[in-house]
Amino acid sequence: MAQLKNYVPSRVLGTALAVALIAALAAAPLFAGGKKDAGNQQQKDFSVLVYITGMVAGSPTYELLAAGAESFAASHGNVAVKVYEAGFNQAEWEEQLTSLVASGDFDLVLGSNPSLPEICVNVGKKFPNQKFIITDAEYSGNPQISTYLYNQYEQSFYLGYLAGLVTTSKMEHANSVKKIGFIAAQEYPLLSKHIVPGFLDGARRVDPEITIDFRVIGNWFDANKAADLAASMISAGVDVFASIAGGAAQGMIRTAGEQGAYVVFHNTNEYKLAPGVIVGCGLMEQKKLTEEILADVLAGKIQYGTSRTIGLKDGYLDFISDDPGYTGSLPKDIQDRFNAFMNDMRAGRVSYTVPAL
Ligand code: RBF
Repeated sequence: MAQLKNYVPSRVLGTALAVALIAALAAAPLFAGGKKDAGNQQQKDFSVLVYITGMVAGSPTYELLAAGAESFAASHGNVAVKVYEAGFNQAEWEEQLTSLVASGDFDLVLGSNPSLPEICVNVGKKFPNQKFIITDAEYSGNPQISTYLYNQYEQSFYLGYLAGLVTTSKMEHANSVKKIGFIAAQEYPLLSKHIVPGFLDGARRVDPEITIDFRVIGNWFDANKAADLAASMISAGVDVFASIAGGAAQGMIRTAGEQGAYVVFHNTNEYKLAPGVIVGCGLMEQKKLTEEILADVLAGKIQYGTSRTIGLKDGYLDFISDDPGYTGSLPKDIQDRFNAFMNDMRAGRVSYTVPAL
C-alpha cells in the first residue's frame, strides 16, 4: 500500500490531488477551529484511533470494529486509522488512552466496550477538544462523547428462545433436565442486567421451568478454564450453552463438541467452527455501524452528548438462519418454530421489557 502511494504516476497524482482538494474543501466546516484547520490548501487527514480494550483476535465485537474502520479508511483517502490493542489489564486502559490522546494525533477515538465511556470522561477532562465515539455502551450528557448501545437483551432473548427449544427437544444430546448454561468472562452491568436475564427470559418463553447455570471464568482469554467450567456444567445437566467470553469461548465450544452439547453464539457467524455443535448464531452489524459512524463524523452529523439504542428493528442485530450450520443441524420442527418466533420479533409482535441498565 505505502509503496503504491509512493509510485503513482504524476497524471494520476494530479487527479488525486484535485479530488482531495475538493474533499478537503467539502469537509472544511468539520475541521474549522480544530487542530487540523483547513486554512491552507493541502489535503487534510482525519485521524482515527481505534482503541481496542483487549485484543482484536478472538473477540467478534473488536474484529468488526477494526474491520469497519479499516474498510472505511481504504475507501476514503483522507482518513487514517490506527488500531491500538490495549491488552487485558483493565487497570492500565485509562493511562494508555491518556498518553495516546496526549499525543494530539487523533481527531477521534473510536472504541467498543461498555466500560469505556467512564474512562473517556476522565481522559476528556484533561483534553477538552478530544471527541470519543463508543459502541456497545450507553452514556449521555457529556459533550465530548457519543455512544451506541446494541439491544443485547433482545439478542439474548431470541438466542435464549432457541436454547429453550433445544433443551426441551428430543435432539441427540438434549437431556431431560431443563437447564441451559451461560459462561461469562467477567461480570459487568450490561451482562448481568441485559445479556444473562434476556437469555433466561427467552428460554422461559418456551418453558417457564427452564433454569440457568451461570459461571464466570475471570478473564477473556483462558480457554482451558472455560473448557473445565463447561464440563462441570454438562455434568450438572446443561445441554445448551451461550457465552460472552471473547477468545476463551473456544474452550467451551471444544468441550461441548467432545462431550455432546449444543452452543448458541452471540454477534457473529461461527457455525463453521463446530458444525452440529453451534446450532444458532446471532448477528451484530458492528462493521456496518462503524462505517456509518465514520461517514457521519466526516459529514458533521454526530450528536455528541447523546446515546442511541439499536437492535433488530433498525437492522443492527439479527439471527443467521440461512447457513447450513443452522438449516442442517436442527430438526425441521424446531427451525419452523424458531423462524416464526424471529419473524414475530422482527415485526414487533413479541412483547418484553428491557430492564434498566
Ligand atoms: N468482549 C470480547 O469479545 N472480548 C474482550 O476482550 C472483552 N473485554 C471486555 C472487557 C470489559 C471490561 C467489558 C465490560 C466487556 C468486555 N467485552 C469483551 C464484552 C463486549 O464489550 C461486549 O459486551 C460483548 O462482546 C457482548 O456484545
